Amino acid sequence: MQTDTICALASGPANGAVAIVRLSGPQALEILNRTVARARAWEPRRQTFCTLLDGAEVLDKALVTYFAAPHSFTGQDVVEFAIHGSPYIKGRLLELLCAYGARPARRGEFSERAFLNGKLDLVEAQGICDVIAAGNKAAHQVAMNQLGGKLSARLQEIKTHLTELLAQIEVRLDDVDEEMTPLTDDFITTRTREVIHHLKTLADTFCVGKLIKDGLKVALVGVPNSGKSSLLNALVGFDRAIVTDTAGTTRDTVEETLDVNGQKIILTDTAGIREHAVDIAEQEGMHRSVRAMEKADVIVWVTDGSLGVSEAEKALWAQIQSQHKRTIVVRNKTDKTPVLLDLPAEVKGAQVIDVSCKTGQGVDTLKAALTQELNAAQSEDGLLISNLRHYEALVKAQTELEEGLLKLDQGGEVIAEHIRGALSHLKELIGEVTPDEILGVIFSSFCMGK
Ligand SMILES: Nc1nc2c(ncn2[C@@H]2O[C@H](COP(=O)(O)OP(=O)(O)OP(=O)(O)O)[C@@H](O)[C@H]2O)c(=O)[nH]1
Ligand SMILES: [Mg+2]
Repeated sequence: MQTDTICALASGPANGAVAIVRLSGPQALEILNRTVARARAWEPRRQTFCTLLDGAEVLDKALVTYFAAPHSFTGQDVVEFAIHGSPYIKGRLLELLCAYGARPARRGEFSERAFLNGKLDLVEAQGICDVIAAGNKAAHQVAMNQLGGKLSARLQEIKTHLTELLAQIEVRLDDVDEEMTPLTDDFITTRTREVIHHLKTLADTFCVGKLIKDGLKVALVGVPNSGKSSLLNALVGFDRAIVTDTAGTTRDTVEETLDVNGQKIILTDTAGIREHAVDIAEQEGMHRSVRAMEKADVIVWVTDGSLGVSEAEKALWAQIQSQHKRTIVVRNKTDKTPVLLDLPAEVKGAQVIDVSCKTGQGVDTLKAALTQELNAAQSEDGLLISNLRHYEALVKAQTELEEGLLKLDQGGEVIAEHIRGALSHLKELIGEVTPDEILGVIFSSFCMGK
């Protein structure tokens, strides 16, 4: 129902010097004129300093900007009020706008209108949420590529290749007099494989794209006293976790976020794992250590390099390996000489980094190693997908084409049908033919005022 005029707070709910209230819809201008002391002809895209009134009462002095349809975010008439950021003024202004005929916007309703009015495609619209949520450089870049249309442009390119191929096949299906040279199976296979390759290349970026968006989860595990908590502190640069020389100091998991060259890393320090816990709390702590390992993207096995490998460490290493995850071995306490730790035979081949939490040696090397795969993926062309819906649509399109190729001997109509299937997944992804229920789900996951 785009005939309603909607309003919402577009800035955060907390107190601030300035807050933005947004109004969009056919009545926006009329409502604006009722809130200001003097109704006027508003020049679009020009900020005007005015007094907002509720009857005779002065509500605020505000900067007001009017955007005339279709040259606005939503494509409708839009008014943005830059008011003083007190919760009281925000609440009063929203009440006033509603009293004059607007209604509170639903989650994502401004973006939904922008999408329905052709201002953004669905991929770009979803990029808005990611841009707002991005807390570091890498996630910001992925989100900006999405919002800025780079990902959409790539998807359109793939769609065009597929549409052209379909047209070539369909025109021959209609060619009853067989005047046209038929397409060879080789030609169709090559062209379809090219599209499959593009789809797969993009789909394959999902793992890293998601890691960049959500952060790389790293679990620091090891036997008691190996220096896990000291390593957490060395990595984050402050005394986050308690460190003592008593084995079994850490009971609960301790989580801290770290930014390494614009990449988000979520570190989890865990309770040392040993055969016998001294009490129930330590027992539960050890269960949590295992859960942290299971949830992690990367496991860092912290060992005390000045000691030999114990049986308990060998058992732990086997447990780590059963997780089948990227693992980095940290040989800690290198300031103590000599380094005695003789790694178990199976560790040979794993990445081993010598560290001293006491002197800081090796800590930067470990940071670089942690972000290695994220950096490598980014250096390609920076285009990554980080959204499950996008990933699934790409995989479905790819599967359709693979199935079509398997049935190539069944004639043009069969492969054409599969190409149409693949195209419909791409169109749904971009938002060209997306069912209303799916749109509803997508936009309701947006935050208020967006
Ligand atoms: N010399 C030296 N001592 C270290 C180093 N790292 C940690 N230690 C000491 O080792 C002891 C144990 O350190 P923690 O960080 O508490 O070890 P942990 O692995 O967290 O131990 P639990 O929480 O009991 O599992 C403390 O006395 C630290 O000061 C290091 O690089 N060099
Ligand atoms: Mg500890």
